[in-house]
Amino acid sequence: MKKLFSCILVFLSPLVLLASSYNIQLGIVTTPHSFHYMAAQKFKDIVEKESNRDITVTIHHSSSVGNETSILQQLQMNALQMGVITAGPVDKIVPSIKAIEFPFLFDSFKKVDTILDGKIGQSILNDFKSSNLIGYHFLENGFRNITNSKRPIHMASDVKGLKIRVMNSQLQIAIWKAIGANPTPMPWPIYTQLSQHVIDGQENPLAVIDQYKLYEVQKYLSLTRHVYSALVFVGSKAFYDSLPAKYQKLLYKATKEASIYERKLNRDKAKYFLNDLKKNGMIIDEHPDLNSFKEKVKPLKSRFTGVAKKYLDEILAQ
Ligand code: EAX
Repeated sequence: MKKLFSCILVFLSPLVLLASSYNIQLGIVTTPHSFHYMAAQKFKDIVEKESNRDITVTIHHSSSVGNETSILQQLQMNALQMGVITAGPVDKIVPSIKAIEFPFLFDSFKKVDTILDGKIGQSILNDFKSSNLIGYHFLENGFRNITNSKRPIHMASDVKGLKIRVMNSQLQIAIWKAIGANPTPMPWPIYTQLSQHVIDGQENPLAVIDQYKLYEVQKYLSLTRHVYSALVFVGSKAFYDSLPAKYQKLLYKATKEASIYERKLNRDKAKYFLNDLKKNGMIIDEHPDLNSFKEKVKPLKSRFTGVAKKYLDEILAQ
């Protein structure tokens, strides 16, 4: 009997080793070519290596588990455990994040990193906890630029009446209304809607415009850099609370390292994306009249209230 028991134990132990104690289901809306995915993959590599696969990570890409608003809701219910989410759609659940989405707020990556990795950024990430979420770390989508299929956009008045797809975000809708567009909130991806002219244009960082081949369906690009678009490693608070302290620390360490890695990747390739868009025939206005856009969006500041206003005032004072 004893012999039989020890045989079963020998047989079972490798299987037990293979079985991880924790599995993280991670959701993103973009494809494996995207920086969102590269950041998720880096996070997965670090967590699985440093936990000896006691934690495993499954990445669900290309909106396979829903759009960013749905991923956030699933994180709140611990139906998913992690996501790499664009800051825009987060503002419905964590309103204070609007402070870093204000138009023309940042004019350099140095300023971005100082704010997002400093006291204000940390405070915004802490605000996720009151919505059953953990805001682990900011990473980078990039400065957003407008594209459209109708006409060149040099100044704000050129946007008048264009149907511009925006993220599912109250602030982004307000920005494009103020500029004079007809903003249409729509979850990502949007290639088909652009190709069918359901919408005239959209706005995204150069990396996204290029990685999704939007040059095939958008003729004009203006380098407005009108909003700095952060991404966030967001997690389920219930899942985080269920982890031993060593693994809680590991998730923060892995999201920080993956974020720093992704920001560098994104910034190192910026020139490549602009050249590729030119090569693929986009008509690019590299020096649009930014003051005409700034004039239109300046009044939006008076609509900020509460903590978002507090953080925005602090950023503007720096
Ligand atoms: O890259 O929905 C959006 O426009 C976001 O930028 C998303 O990250 C897609």
